[in-house]
Amino acid sequence: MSLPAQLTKDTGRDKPCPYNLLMKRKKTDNEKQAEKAPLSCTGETTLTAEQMLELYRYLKMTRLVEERLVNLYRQTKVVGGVFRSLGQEATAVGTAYALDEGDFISPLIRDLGAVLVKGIRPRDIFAQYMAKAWGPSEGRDLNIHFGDMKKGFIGPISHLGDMIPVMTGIALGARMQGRNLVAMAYIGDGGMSTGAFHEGLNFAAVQRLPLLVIAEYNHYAYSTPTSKQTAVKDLAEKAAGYGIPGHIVDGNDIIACYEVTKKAAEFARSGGGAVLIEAKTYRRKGHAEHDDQRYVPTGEIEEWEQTNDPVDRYERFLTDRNIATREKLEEITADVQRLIDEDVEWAESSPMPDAERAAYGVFDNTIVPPAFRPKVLER
Ligand SMILES: Cc1ncc(C[n+]2csc(CCOP(=O)(O)OP(=O)(O)O)c2C)c(N)n1
Ligand SMILES: [Mg+2]
Repeated sequence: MSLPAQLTKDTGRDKPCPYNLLMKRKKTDNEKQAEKAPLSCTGETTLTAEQMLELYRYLKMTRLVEERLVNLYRQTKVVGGVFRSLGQEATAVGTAYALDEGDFISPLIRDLGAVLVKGIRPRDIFAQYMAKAWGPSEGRDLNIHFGDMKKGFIGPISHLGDMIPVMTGIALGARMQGRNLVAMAYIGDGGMSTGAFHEGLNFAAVQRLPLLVIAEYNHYAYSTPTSKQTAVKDLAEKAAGYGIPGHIVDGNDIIACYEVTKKAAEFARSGGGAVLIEAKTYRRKGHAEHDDQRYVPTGEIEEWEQTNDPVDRYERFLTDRNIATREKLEEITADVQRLIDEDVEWAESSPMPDAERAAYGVFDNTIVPPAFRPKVLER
């Protein structure tokens, strides 16, 4: 099937996107029938059984790490807020799993799953959320605001949209160094309305840079519903404005998220340029733990929870297709739980940072010596 006209017409592209996975189209009678059955995942996959179980491990790890963070938050051990991806974990995990080891990502607060796929251990997440000295930013920043260049994970900054030009720069820098890597940036439906998003994506599109943008349509930005945020129905429509392919994927189907990203990465890596992927999903918790979601219509959260939970869907997929037994999934879950218990204990045993250390590692200390308050007071 070819791309809808509005995404291909008059873009001047000499290399049209060769795939069109899961783009919206009319449903067949069989599909309508299938829709009445409880939701599962797409069977069209190149993943091996072993990879599918690894994917399950990351999906479960994401949910359980966040659940533990909420416990720690209620015990007042967390500094700042806890931002959950409950109900949308499949998007971050499935898309990140599709990349190669040398590729780069920049996650947002709801993309813990992608950070774990990139090889960050839960203990780093716990220590970071508790602002401990052994955490990756040694207490200087919170939640997933840290990076790891070796693991291909660029730490996000708070300013929404600004990671798009940064990731465009990563892709450009890699090209100049002769490295063939893909840069993948996550963005929310709210963050897409910023100027930085436009400038960054436009530049990547013009330069045909291998930038993948995962647009998470999770229905809200703080308390603002997406319909009050943008006039388009689907965020993928915006791709037309940049002359790049746009795709819509079911963000709660982890296999579909993996497959669409895998194909987009191949396209980007082989010179096709930037791709926009919109993942349709739902934020079941508020912006952060403090948010009581009073602005959400009655029954909406329950509906998503009961009929479209990404973990339930994937478990159904794995057991219905005999890829794993219930016991096997419980075994994986118990193993993840053990790791989390061990990692929380480690993070809790970390001291808080020394006040003086806060002045280090902010600027390059070989050029800018760290300033200390006592010294300032001496003057
Ligand atoms: C430029 C900018 N404006 C406002 C904020 C404050 N802010 C932080 S998160 C957020 C909502 C983001 O919504 P969305 O982009 O849909 O992502 P989601 O939280 O749904 O994952 C806002 C307004 C910010 N960080 N940066
Ligand atoms: Mg949102």
